[in-house]
Amino acid sequence: MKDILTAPFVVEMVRTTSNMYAHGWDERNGGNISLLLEESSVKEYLDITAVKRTIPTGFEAPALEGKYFLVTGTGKYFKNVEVAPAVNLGIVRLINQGRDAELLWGYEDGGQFTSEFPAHMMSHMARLAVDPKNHVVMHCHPANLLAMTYVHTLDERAFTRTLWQMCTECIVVFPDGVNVLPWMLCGTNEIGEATAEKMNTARLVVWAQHGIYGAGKDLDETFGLIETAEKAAEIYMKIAHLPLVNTITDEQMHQLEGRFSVKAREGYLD
Ligand code: 2HA
Ligand code: ZN
Repeated sequence: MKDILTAPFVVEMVRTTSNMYAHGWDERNGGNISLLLEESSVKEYLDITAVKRTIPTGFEAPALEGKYFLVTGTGKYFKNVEVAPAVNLGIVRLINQGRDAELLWGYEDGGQFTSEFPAHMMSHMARLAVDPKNHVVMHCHPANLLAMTYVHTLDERAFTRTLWQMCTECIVVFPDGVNVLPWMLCGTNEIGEATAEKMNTARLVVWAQHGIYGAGKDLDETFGLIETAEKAAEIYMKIAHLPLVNTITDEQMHQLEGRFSVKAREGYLD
C-alpha cells in the first residue's frame, strides 16, 4: 500500500488549499472543497474495507452511492491543511443512498466534513448529470465578487454580462455565465438544493454577500474558473464608480465566440 500523503489527489488538494489561502479567499475556516475520487486510485493507498467511522449526512444523494470524496473538514482552516492534512481533510464513501458517509481516512481529531457538505454533494449530482468528467466542487469567499454583490444587481444575465465585459478572456473561460443566489442561510439542505439547481446551467454560482461556488473537472480548472471571475470582479470594483468610456461590445464578444469556439449562454448576448 502506498503512502496516502504522496497520492496526487492529496498533494494537489494541499497545494490548492494553500494557494486559495494565499489569495485571501479563505480567511479563518472559510471555504471548502470536495474532490470525487476513483475507487481504483483510492485502493492504491487505503484498505477500502477498513471503515473508521460512519457519519450521517442529513440528506439523500442516491446517484452518489458508493462514490468516494476527498473533502475539507468542518471548522478547519485552509492555511493549516499543508501542516496537517490528515486532521484537516478526510476521505469518505457515501453509502445507504447517500444518507451516511464512511470515513476511510482523515479527520483525525474526531472531526468531520465541511458544514457545506449538502451543497457540495447536491452540486456534484447536478454537475455529473451535465458532465461525467466533473470531479470538483469548490467554495470560497473572494473579496471582489463578494463586494460586487453589494453594489450590482443580482440579475444573472446582468451580473454575467458585467463580468464578461471586465476582461476579454471571461467569456472564453465561462461562456455558461454565472448564476446567482440571493442571501440564504448557509450550511443547510435548502441552500444545497438551491445551489445544485443553479449548477444545472452554470459552473459558477455566486452566493450573495457570502462567496462563490465553482465546479470543474479538476482542482486546477476549478481554481482557474473562480480566479478569472474574481479578477473580473476586481476590475469592476476598480471602475464601477468612474465614468465608463470604453467596454467590450457584444459584437466583439461574438468575435471571441468564433475565435475560441465557445458559445455564450443563450440569450446573454445581443
Ligand atoms: O466552511 O465557508 O460557508 C465555512 C464556510 C461556510
Ligand atoms: Zn462560505
